[in-house]
Amino acid sequence: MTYTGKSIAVLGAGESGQSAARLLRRLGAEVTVHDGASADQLDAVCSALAVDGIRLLAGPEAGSPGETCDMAVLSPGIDPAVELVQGFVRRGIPLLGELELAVRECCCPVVAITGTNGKTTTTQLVERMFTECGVRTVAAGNIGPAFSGRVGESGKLDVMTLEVSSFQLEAVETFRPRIAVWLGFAADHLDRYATMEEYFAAKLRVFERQTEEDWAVVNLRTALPALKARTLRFSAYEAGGDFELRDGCIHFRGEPLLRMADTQLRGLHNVENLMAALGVAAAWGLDLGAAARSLCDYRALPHRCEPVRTVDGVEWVNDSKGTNPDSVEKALLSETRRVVLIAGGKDKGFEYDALTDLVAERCRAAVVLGEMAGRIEALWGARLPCHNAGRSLERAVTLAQSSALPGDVVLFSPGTSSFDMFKNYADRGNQFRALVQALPTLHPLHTS
Ligand code: UMA
Repeated sequence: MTYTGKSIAVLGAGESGQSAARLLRRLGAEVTVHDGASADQLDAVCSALAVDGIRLLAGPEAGSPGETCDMAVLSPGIDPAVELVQGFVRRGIPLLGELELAVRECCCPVVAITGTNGKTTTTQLVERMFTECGVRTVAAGNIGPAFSGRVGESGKLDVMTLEVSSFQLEAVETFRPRIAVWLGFAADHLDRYATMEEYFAAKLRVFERQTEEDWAVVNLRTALPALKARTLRFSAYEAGGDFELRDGCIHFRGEPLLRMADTQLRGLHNVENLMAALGVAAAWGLDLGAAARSLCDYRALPHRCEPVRTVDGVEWVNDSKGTNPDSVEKALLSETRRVVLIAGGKDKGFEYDALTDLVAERCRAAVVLGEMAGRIEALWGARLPCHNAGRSLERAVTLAQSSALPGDVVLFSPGTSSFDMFKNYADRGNQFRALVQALPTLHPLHTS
């Protein structure tokens, strides 16, 4: 498609919108960015875009498409149902998702990694594995930077490693990844989707245009419809896939490939992330031994079951990135010690019932926090000691310290998003880490 001389609106002035606007400008379009936030909030963005000849309409002004608007590009975090988007829909202006815009400019094949949890870790594993095996790639998409921001480099790459979210997949048309990775599926984003089926359907679009020439690397435990692509299956929990876990070692079709003890990652969820990366290696035709070796030194990012400190013989672990109940389950299953769990945050409509038995079995106590605190307390309170910290993370930390015994672990795995009390999960995790670092030692003999 040619954009020269076209008048294009970009909806959203975040990372995706700014990258899409700059890409379109380079391709010769007249670009206006529309964003519902106030002009004051967007002052710095407005100045930066102006340098590239891009106009920004903020606040109430953002809702109206210009008279000559030919097309609009949608940022993934903007729900298509909101008025900002509907103003364009009513005028009959064609809408393109940011991912779709970028994929149409991409000159190399794409590996697309999706799933409710584990996307960022797996994307980093794949990027590292390709690079160390001499395959030229960069990681982009939901991991940041946006695909639009890196697609200009695609002519010099062998493959683009993309983390893709359901929001991005909602608006694809021609997207056909050479390899699509499906890490797993669990409840999430119920503030955007009316039902789990709707969320599942959006994610499934990653396979929509694949053919028998492509590959799908999929979690054995998700019941997927028939796929056209050649398929490799993995599971850390069940036998029967191409990748299996036996005696702490990842096996590929019966042959030992990677011992977990030789990696820096722990937990069955990370076994599956490694299997998925190795599935990409097998699909691409890499030497599997070299691929496995390249993954050994990878360390998990902050806020993902991150050990913070041991105080009085109690280890404190920051899993602030645990933003849905499935991630709490995986963090608990990775623990062999008794747990004091700190959970709760924004009420996104999650039900925690399915976690109750596991929490009661593994936890000495729970400390509940934020908008969901009362609801979780009502559910878990009858099964184990449950302390309500209201809207104070500091109080949650104090309550957890007084509940834990030497040898326990305090696991901060909220199981929902952070926006009721924090800027984002990273802000929440950073505040938790700072509070733990500042904790007084109550029994100095136990501290390490
Ligand atoms: N906005 C409106 N109206 C609205 C909603 C938002 O004007 O109704 C404006 C906001 O004022 C803001 C802009 O839209 O200025 C934000 O756009 P966005 O929410 O699409 O966010 P970006 O900064 O463009 O970041 C997006 C992804 N965010 C989401 O999908 C929510 C980033 O993933 C991604 O890294 C980035 O594009 C580059 O690809 C983040 C994320 O939380 C990490 N993703 C979700 C997740 O992982 O669970 C899907």
